[in-house]
Amino acid sequence: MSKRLLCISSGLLAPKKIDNPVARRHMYLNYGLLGLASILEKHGYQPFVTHGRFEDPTSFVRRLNSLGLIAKDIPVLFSLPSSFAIGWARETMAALRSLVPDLEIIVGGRWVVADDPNWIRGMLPHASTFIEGLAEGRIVEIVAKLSNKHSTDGATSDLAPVLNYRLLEDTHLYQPSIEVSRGCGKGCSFCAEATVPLGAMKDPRQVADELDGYRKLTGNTDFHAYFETSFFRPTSNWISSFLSEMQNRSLLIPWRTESRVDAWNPKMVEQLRKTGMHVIDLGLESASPKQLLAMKKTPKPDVYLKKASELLKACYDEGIWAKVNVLLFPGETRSTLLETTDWLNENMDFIKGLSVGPTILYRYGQATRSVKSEFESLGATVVEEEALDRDGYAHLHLSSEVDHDFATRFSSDLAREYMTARDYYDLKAFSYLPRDYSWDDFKKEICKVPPDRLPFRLEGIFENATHQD
Ligand code: B12
Repeated sequence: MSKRLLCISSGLLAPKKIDNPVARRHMYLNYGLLGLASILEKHGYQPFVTHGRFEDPTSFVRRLNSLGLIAKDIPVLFSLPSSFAIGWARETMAALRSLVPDLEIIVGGRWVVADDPNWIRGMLPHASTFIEGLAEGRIVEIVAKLSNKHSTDGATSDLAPVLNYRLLEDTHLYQPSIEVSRGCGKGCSFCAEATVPLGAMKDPRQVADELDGYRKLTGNTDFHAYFETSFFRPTSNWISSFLSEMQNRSLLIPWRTESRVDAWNPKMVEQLRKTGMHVIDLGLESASPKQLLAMKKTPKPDVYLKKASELLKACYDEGIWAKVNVLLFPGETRSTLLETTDWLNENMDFIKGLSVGPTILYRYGQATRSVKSEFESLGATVVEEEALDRDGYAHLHLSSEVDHDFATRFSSDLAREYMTARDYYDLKAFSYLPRDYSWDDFKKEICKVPPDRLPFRLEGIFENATHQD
């Protein structure tokens, strides 16, 4: 068997939230899959990592075929980053199989494969094998088995491997990710990592080395990094040692990460800014004490919200952009929504952007039933019972007062109220839009979209042109 491997990160048939041309430009790097490919490359394989993004499955397969990448002796590692990716995966696998009937297609993606092999096999009948959970420690073994070669040298314990960006198709269009920790364990009811303990942070020297490695690969420092983690919680020592590691390499790279609103001492913000921190994604989720308690985000909503305001202000004072995530949760009422909007109004000067959405019930193997019961006990009902098995997720009526349609409309209205087109572009271009996609390109695309299909305000940007909706 040749050593070539085709690694596909499943695309989406349509964007998860509002569909518009900008939403279809997102380039979400599947760093979990790139990590597996990087390990395999060290073991002598030649992986090619590609993302389906929003490409039509048939033309995607045709394109890969014309590159000579679809062949019996090139196994496919197929990654499902979310349940929304299943439809695209199904169509793509069918097209792959019609070209090479005995193609080996190995599927992973722990949030979707979960612990329910029969269900996922039914969803993706053209796949050969499904792998549950994390895979760094097993991937060489898994691939070696395809050629009946027994490999023990693959039992690496590399948890967050150094990513090899040379293996990535269109690598110049992505911003790099560096995984700095895994897990969270803070127990929030809506999160798949509620009980997965927060692991140790990657050594600051290693993080600086990886940034330096990326600079050497691209030959410049004109990039932004995303420090991937569910809960960025460095100690003061970590930050100062990261700063000196960066200074030793004469590196200053703007970076972004994700954390809780109540986890940092605002004094840390100044120190973090010196290391290059430029954007922070903060999971506020709600400013309603009732909802914060219901989602088990915090046992002390008043302390939580006070800390949130202090952190937002500290970020603003340091010139750091805060993007705040809001989650409409089961049991939501008009008055809990009002509590959140009132709080946002008080703090809006310090917020760069807002991402808002209603809770979705994901099918997550054996755990699904208890999450569903918990949501129902709070007053939610599933919109379409069959959707859970059919699609892998289901929408919710959050309460008798806030049904699914209202929650969806409220979410996009709220984002639009708090975010200008420029804020949206700045935040998205920092991490997710193609690196060569300019503000002018963005304006050209959005001027053709009806304003109610945009999650931001158009205010002030079309002064010299007419909006063509
Ligand atoms: C970081 C993150 C992102 C990042 C990066 C995503 C990525 N996969 O790399 C970004 C911002 C891009 C993102 C986007 C989205 N995300 Co997200 N994201 C997360 C988060 C916080 C961590 C993901 C993670 O653990 N990555 C670390 C890597 C190492 O793990 P991994 O990707 O799972 O990969 C490992 C295994 O799964 C396995 N594996 C993966 N692929 C393969 C393939 C093979 C062949 C094998 C053998 C193994 C294997 O091996 C890998 C290494 O161990 C999670 C979880 C959370 N805490 O809430 C949500 C989460 C995964 N995201 C979620 C969702 C819904 C989304 C979006 C749809 C959101 C949106 N607004 O559009 C998009 C999906 C885009 C898509 N194409 O489908 C949901 C998924 C729920 C579900 N069942 O669908 C989660 C669980 C959050 C939640 N709501 O609970 N996300």
